Amino acid sequence: MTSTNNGITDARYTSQTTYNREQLNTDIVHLGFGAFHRGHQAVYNDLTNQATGELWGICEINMFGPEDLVQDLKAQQGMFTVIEKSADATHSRLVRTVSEAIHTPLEGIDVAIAKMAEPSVKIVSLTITEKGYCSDPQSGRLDLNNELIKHDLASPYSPKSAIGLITEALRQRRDKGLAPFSVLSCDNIPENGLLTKEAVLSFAKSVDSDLARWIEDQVTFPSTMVDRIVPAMTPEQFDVIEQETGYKDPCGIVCEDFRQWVVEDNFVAGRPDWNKAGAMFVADVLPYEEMKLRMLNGSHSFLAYNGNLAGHEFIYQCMQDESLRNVTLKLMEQEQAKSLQEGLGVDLAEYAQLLIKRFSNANIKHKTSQIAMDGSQKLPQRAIDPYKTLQSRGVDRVCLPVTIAGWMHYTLNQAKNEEPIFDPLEAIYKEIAATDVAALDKAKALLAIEKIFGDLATSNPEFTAQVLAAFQSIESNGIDKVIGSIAAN
Ligand code: NAI
Ligand code: CS2
Repeated sequence: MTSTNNGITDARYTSQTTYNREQLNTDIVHLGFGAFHRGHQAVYNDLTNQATGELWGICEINMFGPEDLVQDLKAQQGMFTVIEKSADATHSRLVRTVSEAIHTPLEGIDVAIAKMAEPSVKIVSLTITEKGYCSDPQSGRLDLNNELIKHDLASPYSPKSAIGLITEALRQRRDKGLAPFSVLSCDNIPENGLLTKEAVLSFAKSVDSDLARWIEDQVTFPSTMVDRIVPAMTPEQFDVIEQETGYKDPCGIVCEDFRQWVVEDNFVAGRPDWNKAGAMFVADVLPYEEMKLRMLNGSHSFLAYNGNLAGHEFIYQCMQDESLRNVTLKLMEQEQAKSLQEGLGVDLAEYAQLLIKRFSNANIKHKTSQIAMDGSQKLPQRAIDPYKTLQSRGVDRVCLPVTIAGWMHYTLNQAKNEEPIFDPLEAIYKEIAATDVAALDKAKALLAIEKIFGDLATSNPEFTAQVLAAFQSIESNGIDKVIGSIAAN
């Protein structure tokens, strides 16, 4: 990359790697150069390059979002700032592992396909948000009615979805006689590797059944558990970067100091030794994924909706509200933890305390409204699945129904106030909210959305009754009283 911006090289960092960037090639293509990837995989990769001396370069590809970000990244020769903040300490890093970057709306999808079909590429990783997989959140199957997928099925050589792009790149590799790459999902989805595999295979089967067979035989889709709280950037957070480094890096991010990465060790063309930077390679990620998705993300969604209803802008403010903090801990210990597989070897009470501590970090300005986005994509794995497991185990559920009821109130309020909901099902929610019926009937209509709840509205009267009772209770008593009464019991 050519340099036109020296700000990044003049900035001051607590630490930065020193390997020779001129030797970086593109070994990894990453789809989704968002906040999270910058604070997570890019950091692991940069530290691993330093530790091992084996350099793995990353080509960043964005298929959506602002073009300035990728332009700015190129101007900085692929380098960017990561500020890590605990409650009382700050560490600034310069991340140096990016070899190139592509913004497909500007440069065209062919440039991305060609890059992914280069012989040096061994891994295609993804942080494209839950909805980027174009799959039904309830069944996990590729949604053939998704607008991007419909487009790609009609024009598979010029795809618009990540699933279509991966499939087309693999087709070109096969046709050129090249080795396959591994596809590494780093999104918050249970069995994210399996879900990605099913989506790619299902798409490939519809366009070229020989290709689908080749992918099934040749390509691996390792699952991962990813963890680091990396909020969306705000003007105030860019000021933080400037205060720390002297340079307001437009590609920089501010995140917590904690990070964790558990990766299924199943790569077809090799992989960096990310364990040298603290990652764990395991044979089966599922128990870790479930633990994190239910205890951390499940609590996040509980707080996103109910904390927001209680007037809290940020997660750390929810933790300063004693009742909300106590109920969050109850949700973790008495419900989510009891829904997990046994024998994980993790002390879940300690894990819960660590999560409360992380959520309380007032240096991390994580908006409840950010976590509230894409509820349709998150509720199944964070609240509905654990509810069903607890029900089958005969364990009481109090906080999980409130999570779902809180989502209903939040969603209906946003629609009533003509505020955006940021969810692929936004149009459906708005239609429901606009109907001239009682609030409880709107809640029932939300529960009947099969993409989120499957057939629970008709098949599981206990679930329906509990969620609707929680909805009514918030409606009649207000969120503070509902939370206060759970905390007191
Ligand atoms: P972000 O909004 O900063 O970035 C989202 C990225 O996804 C952008 O690069 C965008 O171009 C891409 N994208 C969006 N829709 C897409 C689509 N349909 N197809 C292809 N690409 C698409 O969000 P952020 O913070 O980077 O989070 C992304 C995902 O990473 C989350 O949804 C979650 O699954 C995972 N994650 C995020 C964490 C966080 O604290 N931010 C922590 C752990 C996981
Ligand atoms: C959050 C996650 O936005 C959300 O839905 O729950 O992004 C959360 O911050 C991360 O998973 C933490 O690792």
